[in-house]
Order: sequence, then C-alpha cells, then structure tokens
Amino acid sequence: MDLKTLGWDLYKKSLPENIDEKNIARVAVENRGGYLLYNKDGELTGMVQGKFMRSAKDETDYPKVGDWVVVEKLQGEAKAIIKSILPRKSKISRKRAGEDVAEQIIAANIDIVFIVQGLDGDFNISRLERYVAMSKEGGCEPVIILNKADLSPDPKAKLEEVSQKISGIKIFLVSAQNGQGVEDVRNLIQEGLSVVFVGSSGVGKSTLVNALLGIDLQKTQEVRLDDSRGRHTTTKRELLLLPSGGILIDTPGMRELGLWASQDALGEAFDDIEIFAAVLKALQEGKIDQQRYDSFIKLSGSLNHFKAKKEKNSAQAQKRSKRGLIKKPEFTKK
Ligand SMILES: Nc1nc2c(ncn2[C@@H]2O[C@H](COP(=O)(O)OP(=O)(O)OP(=O)(O)O)[C@@H](O)[C@H]2O)c(=O)[nH]1
Ligand SMILES: [Mg+2]
Repeated sequence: MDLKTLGWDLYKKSLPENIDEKNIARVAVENRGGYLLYNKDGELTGMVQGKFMRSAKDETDYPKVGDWVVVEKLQGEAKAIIKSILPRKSKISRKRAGEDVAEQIIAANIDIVFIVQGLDGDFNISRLERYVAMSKEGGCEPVIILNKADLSPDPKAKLEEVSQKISGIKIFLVSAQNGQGVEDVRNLIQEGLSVVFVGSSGVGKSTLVNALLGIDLQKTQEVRLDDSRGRHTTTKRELLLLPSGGILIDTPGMRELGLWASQDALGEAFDDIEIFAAVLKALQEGKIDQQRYDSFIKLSGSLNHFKAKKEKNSAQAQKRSKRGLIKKPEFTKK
C-alpha cells in the first residue's frame, strides 16, 4: 500500500510546506493503549511516545483514526513509536455540553461525512440537523444517506421532507440491502478521498460499507424488531480501503461511545419540549390560529397533560443542570 492509496496526496496539499515522507503513517484503528497504523510498507503497531502522556492537555491531543503521524520504526519489527501528529485539516467531533466542553474526535482528516439514518424507526430530522452542524463545524462536507429505502412505504416523501428542512447538501436514498443508490454513493468517494459513516446503531453503516467494498468485511447484525434499535455491532472505528481508491471509516453507533451517549440521550429526552416549543413559536408568529389552538387544548384535555409533563421535565432539567449536565437557557425579557 502506498501513501497515495491512503489519501496522502490530497492531505498534503493542506500542509504549509513539504515534509519528509519517509516516516509517515496513517492511523487505521485506535485500540486501548495502542494503534494500528498503515504506511507504505503495510501495517504497523503503534504506540505513543512518552511526551504525549506528559504534554497532552486532553484526549484530542492523542492520535485519532484518520490522523497522519510521524513515526520511528523499531528495527526488524512491525512496530513503531508515534512521535507527533501532523496538523488535522478537518475532523468530525462531538462536544459534550456542560461546565467544561469536552471534545471527542470521531475521525480526523475527513473529506465527507456520510450521515446515515434508517427509514424505519430511526428517522429523525432534528438529529440529522445536529450531525450536519457538527460535520460543518469540523470542516467536513456532510452528505445525508436515508438508508433502508426498501422498508419505507414512501421513501421519496421522506427525501422531500429532509430536503425542505436541510438545504444545500446532497441527500441520497439508499438500500444497502438491495443495492439501490449504492453506486451513487460510491461515485462520490473519488480516489484519495477520506469518508466516514456516522449514525445510530442499526442504521446500516456497516452493511453499506460492505456493499461499497463488495465484500462482507464488516460484521453486521439485525436490529431489534420493537424499536428498530441496533445492537452496537461495530465496536471500533476502522479505516478501510475501497478498491477504486477511496478511504472509508466505519464507526460504532453513537450510543456506544461513552460521552456521546449522554448528549444523545439528552436530546431524545427533550424531543417533546422541542415539539412544544415549535408549536408556541408558530402560535407567536401567527402560523397557528390562537382560537384553533385554544379549542385544541380544550378538546383534547391536553392542557393538564402538558402542564404535568412540563413540571416533571423542568424538575428533571433542574436536577440535570445541578449536576452540570446542561446549561440553563437564557431568557430575555421584552
Ligand atoms: N431492509 C434493510 N435492512 C438493512 C439495510 N441496511 C442494513 N440493514 C440491516 O440492518 C441491520 C443493522 O445493520 P448494520 O450494518 O449492522 O448497522 P450499523 O449501523 O453498522 O450498526 P452498529 O455497528 O451497531 O452501529 C442488519 O440486519 C442489516 O442487514 C437496508 O437498506 N434495508
Ligand atoms: Mg456497524
């Protein structure tokens, strides 16, 4: 495998000056306490130099999947010491809300982030928007994949719904299982481009990666029937090479990755408030008629229900905010 196959030629354009290519490698897998690296000679086991431990201010100063690193090879062994990380031209990361903002890098030096959702029970537009925001923030191009098109009674309507809400990015209808749309995705992954697949467990990231590779390399597993949730089959982020020249990174479903879980769970827990807030905003803006709204509340007897729920949620929110999980929203008086 040469450096070009690993995406070096495109990456190096982001560097201010030429660097010696002799001791360059790319991080393919991050294991507990060690790394799998790819370089022009093949695979190496990598360990970080002691200075990382001494000078790293946080997790992001350690090598991540997709990073380009400078190594020192150990004589006669397929092992290397990682001496430094080359500047990241882009990254996709999650931030944890709280007193301090802890960043977790999912992958580095990424050109395209494929945000995968399943058109079964997983579909959720506000989650898609969060992923789009986090991709752009890290300097990557987000592309949405609505997978499991074969399971949706009207996949085109879903595509339409998403494109109305989220504009300016590519959206594909795909069935990783029967092959629909897979070719379109493959065409985007041009030679030398590095792409990552993100999304909840069970949406079909690994199935799609296998379809693109043309072999069943990544393990996949059925989702639970009752709620379409996956089983966290992929357990580590891994860099794979497409025969036609792209670099793919498969990732475990979001919940599997410690820090992310709390934020995802938080978002999901407050979905009802999000909906309620949207109704109030529409009311304020005159998009919903006040009288109609009032009669709806009366007729459905929802008022008490909302009130009870609001009180319960605000008690929970207070508890959470005390524990430093979320910041209190700031309200401005008019
Ligand atoms: N019907 C249908 N099923 C699919 C499709 N894509 C994936 N699946 C199924 O969905 C299940 C989960 O797929 P995986 O590829 O393991 O999902 P994943 O996103 O990699 O999940 P994690 O590794 O847990 O994050 C498997 O049973 C797949 O066969 C599709 O397009 N249509
Ligand atoms: Mg997987």
